Amino acid sequence: MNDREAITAYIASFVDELARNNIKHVVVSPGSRSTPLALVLAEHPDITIHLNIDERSAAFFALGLAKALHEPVAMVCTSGTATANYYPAIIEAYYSRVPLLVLTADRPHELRDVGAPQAIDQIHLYGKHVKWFVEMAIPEHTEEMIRYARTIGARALATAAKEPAGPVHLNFPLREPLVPLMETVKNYRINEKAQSSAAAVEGGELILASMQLQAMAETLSESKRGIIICGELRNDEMKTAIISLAEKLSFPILADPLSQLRSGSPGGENIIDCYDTFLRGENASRLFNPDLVLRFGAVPVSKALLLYLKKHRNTRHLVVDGGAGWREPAGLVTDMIYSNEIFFCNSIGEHIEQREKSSWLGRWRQVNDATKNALESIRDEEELSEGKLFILLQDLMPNKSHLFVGNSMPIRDLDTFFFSNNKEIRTFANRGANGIDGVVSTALGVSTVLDNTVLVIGDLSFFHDMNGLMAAKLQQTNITILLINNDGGGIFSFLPQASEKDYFETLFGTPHGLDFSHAVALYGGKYTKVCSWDEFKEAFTNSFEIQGLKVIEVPTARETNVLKHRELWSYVSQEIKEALNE
Ligand code: TPP
Repeated sequence: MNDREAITAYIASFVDELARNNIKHVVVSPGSRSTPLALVLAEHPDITIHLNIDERSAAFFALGLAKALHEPVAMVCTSGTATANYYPAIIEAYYSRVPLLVLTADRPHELRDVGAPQAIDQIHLYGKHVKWFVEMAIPEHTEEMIRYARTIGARALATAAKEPAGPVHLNFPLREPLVPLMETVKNYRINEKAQSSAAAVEGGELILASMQLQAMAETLSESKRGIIICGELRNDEMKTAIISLAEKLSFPILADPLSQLRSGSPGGENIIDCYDTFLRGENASRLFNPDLVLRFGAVPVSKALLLYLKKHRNTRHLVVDGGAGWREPAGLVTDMIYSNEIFFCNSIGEHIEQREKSSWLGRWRQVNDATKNALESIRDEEELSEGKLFILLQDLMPNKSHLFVGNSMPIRDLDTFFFSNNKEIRTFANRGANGIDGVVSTALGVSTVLDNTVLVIGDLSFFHDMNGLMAAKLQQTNITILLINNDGGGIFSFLPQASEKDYFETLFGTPHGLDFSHAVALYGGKYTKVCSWDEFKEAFTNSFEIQGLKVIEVPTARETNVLKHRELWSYVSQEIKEALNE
């Protein structure tokens, strides 16, 4: 049998199966060994190819696409160290439960471990950070092997998407000749979706038996001072179900900035968005002594919340996880509930009587409002500051926009200063492994498929992924990047290391003195450095009228930043005391 025909039939059938299972986007990095995959993917009418040269950025870019679309995205690279460059994004996807299909080309078996060029050990390369690894068979054109290629494609996507979603790795040993017979590729497409090609995979959600639901409903009904905590949630339906349960029970919802509950949500009365500030107060744990905690979604960003929960370690603590994992680092859970979250809320809701608005919720509201008023005082600050930026973003972000925030201080300032609002603003961050790597690329992945995307990022994180800016040029993406430049790692000034004055700047502060305008110019972007809030407002508002990459640098000072945060927190705690007449 002709080798080119075998590789064509096998790869084309595999790719067609991906398309039949709704893979719409593939991020391809250039290389020779991956030629058959790249060419056949590019040829498929239902698949869009995104070229990204640097594999580290490519994988984060794919992660951004998958996060934005809530669907699996594939990536393809050649053999050798290219594959290792995918690793950080795969780790992030694994921990943040984002479905990715990782397709790596490899040397065939006779060229492994014999000094052949660009050959490394790619078997189980990503260890436990993928949900499934398959060393694919060498391409053959037989009925069995075509079915095999299709079945692995369908199964890989079902595995990636099944909760908890995550990455799957398929390694393709490919022999030369690598160029497929392009004129025959379409012969291997099955045009009618109904026609069977490989087994379709049907999966259900986790649900509880009615006895279990009844017991849970009783527990919740008995609680007088319950709180609901929402970390990053998977979808909008979850949001609605959680809000209606909270309304029935008259429980506050402590809404993490990634829960999507702070924007455009109808749960106004129950949403508590300033807890990260007021739970720092010494009287907080006495004022708010819960008798039950009900948690949904990923672990929240707020450390103050975590410490508050630890003070109530004897409280009944329920964690609902439709992905059947163990997202509970505090060691407080008393009931880990493996159930689809929407099913849980709706079914429990049916067993629960609607309550009157409780004084317990009223107290949370009162302190939340007092805190917000006090935090709003930051608006009076004239100098550029990191906190005020997020308060202004609520005013300035367009409706139906997307806000990606970097790790380190941006996600924390988002938590503190980005309050509930009526706009539809979807928030994103890479909180699986909290890396400062790949943030630019992930945000660019989001901005490629979602309009009005804004990235807020620190200077070290921006530096870490400057290569990622290439995607903005290649994909002609529109994005506004707010680069908070405090010349180093601002977060470390908040940590105990800051008192080690002799080494602090060298080891933690790490000032670099870079002029980022050159980096932006390299990729053909528009760079603006602002010196006042008026300039900032003008540059930010105008940026939505300009196509392509826009970087607005907001210079701030690390030392002043930490002082201002602390001054504000102490002012807020005074204001709360006054509001409570204490
Ligand atoms: N390397 C990676 C890949 N991820 C990390 N989280 C770290 C190192 C440790 N780290 C956490 S925050 C931080 C570092 C190095 C500093 C980030 O500085 P910047 O992006 O400028 O944000 P800022 O702290 O100023 O808000």
